[in-house]
Amino acid sequence: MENFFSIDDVTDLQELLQKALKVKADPLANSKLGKHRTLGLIFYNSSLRTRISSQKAAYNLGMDVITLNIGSDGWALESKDGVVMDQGTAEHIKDAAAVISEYVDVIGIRCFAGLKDREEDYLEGVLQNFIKHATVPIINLESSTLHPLQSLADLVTIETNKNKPKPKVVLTWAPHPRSLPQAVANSFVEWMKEADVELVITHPKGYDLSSKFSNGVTVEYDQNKAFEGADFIYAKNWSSYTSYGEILSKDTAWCVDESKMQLTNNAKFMHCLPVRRNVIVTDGVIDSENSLVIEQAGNRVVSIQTVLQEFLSK
Ligand code: SN0
Repeated sequence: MENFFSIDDVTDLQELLQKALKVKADPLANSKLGKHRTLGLIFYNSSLRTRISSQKAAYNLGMDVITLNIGSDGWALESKDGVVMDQGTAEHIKDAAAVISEYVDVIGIRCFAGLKDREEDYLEGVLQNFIKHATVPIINLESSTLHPLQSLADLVTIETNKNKPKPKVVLTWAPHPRSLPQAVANSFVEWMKEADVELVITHPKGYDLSSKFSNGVTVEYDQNKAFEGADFIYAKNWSSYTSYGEILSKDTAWCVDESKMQLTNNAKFMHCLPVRRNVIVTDGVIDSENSLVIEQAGNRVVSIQTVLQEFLSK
């Protein structure tokens, strides 16, 4: 693995999953692997789980961590090639990526979608520029269109909680007051397509994900129907891909509540967090025995530690 930008960087998903399960079982098994090596974390946006789980995973491997919050304490970075930099950006990613590579051994970057220009977001300029100009591996900590560390944690969570070989996994859109990226949903779909699950996506009309991700996946516009027989309900809001970045619906009927969970096969509930309680999901569901959200967040240490190990043992 050269970088961890998307599932395309994973040569054997089953093998990676087995490695992740080993990390989960014994997180300190490789506590010296990262000695004298440093993980650099670059944040353009807020983070709770990603920041802390990345740091924890690095410590489990004996690494040091340096964090830079570009949004608040770094120079504004330019991501377009060949521009005359006489406006707001002070430094080009070309230079920043090469310089940061002098200081750290692996770089993790979070940079959310702007949700204004679809083409620009889906070109992934920031992450791709870092990949191009850094001389150390790059880890995607949620880019404009993808959140692969979340998906790997989700895969581990499903693997360790399923009670049949091929569970039915339903990704359901749910309402949200703000316009959110498609990243978590895109990645989840991309990873579940490669996993041993029956995947169904349900959302209101107008919320279809890019066909790059949803191709070959069953989309059911009737949420109740989609929930029938489900073993896992994965809730997430995303803004429209087709009417890019727009909120087309705030229909509270899509909130995951106890009566909808009754339609399932006693399904487990998942969400990547942060979650708007009683908008996306009712307290009754997220606080129930069937909720996996805390364990799922715990598995974020497992997912980044598995990826870091790949780079450190190269
Ligand atoms: C981000 C998203 O991509 O949807 C990060 C999820 C891991 N979520 C949010 O920005 C939610 C913010 C809010 O106001 O609820």
